[in-house]
Amino acid sequence: MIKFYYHPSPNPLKVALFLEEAELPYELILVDTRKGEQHDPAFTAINPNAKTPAIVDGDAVVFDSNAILLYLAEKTGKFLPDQTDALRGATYSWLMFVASGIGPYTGQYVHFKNFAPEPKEYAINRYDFEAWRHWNILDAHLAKQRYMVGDRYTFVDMAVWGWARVIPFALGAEAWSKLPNLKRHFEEINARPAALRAEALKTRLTFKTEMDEDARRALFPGNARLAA
Ligand SMILES: N[C@@H](CCC(=O)N[C@@H](CS)C(=O)NCC(=O)O)C(=O)O
Repeated sequence: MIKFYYHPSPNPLKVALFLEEAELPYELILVDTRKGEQHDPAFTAINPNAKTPAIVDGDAVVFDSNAILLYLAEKTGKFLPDQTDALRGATYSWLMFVASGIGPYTGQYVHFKNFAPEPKEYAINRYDFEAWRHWNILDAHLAKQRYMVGDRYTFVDMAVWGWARVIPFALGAEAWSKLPNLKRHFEEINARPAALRAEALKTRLTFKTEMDEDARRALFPGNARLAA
């Protein structure tokens, strides 16, 4: 059975959605990142990057959410686009766009807005601009087609959903009104039974919610250099 190393946050949720959509049996293993469990040697042996999600599937160890989606889609043959050159090209392009643009810029924007010490005007301006630039590109793409790749729901749509869930928190309460095509895409996926099951996973577990000093030390280890 697949071991799924999980925390209720955007990148693990993409994988939860795939596992639920494909009805793959899996063991849910909480990595409580606010308690620093991502740094435990037993976990970094699985993901040297010390972040969730990761999976262990027999002798396959896979980390990084978008790599896991690609692995699971290829392994099961489910939620893949048709295997034409044109659609494979689009799949890799949009998957990497989400992996290298949507996730990192949105994540850094959230970080600088909510957690970074002053002065932070320069960083906030940069990440606000870049996060919105990336989401606007997705919105324009989804104005032209219902799904990210081809004409059906694929694992690339799941990659987008993981971060789209947190748009009001990340970009502000009014953000959805500026991203109407993405909103339509999000609402369609979010209403799927598998998405509801993926969201509900957190109710099965108890995890730390306080962002106290210990949590900051675990999540932002580089800050120790500022205090030194
Ligand atoms: N590129 C990685 C990023 C993973 C990531 O940032 N995971 C977050 C949760 S969304 C995490 O585990 N954070 C804990 C930490 O940074 O210590 C992926 O897509 O899986």
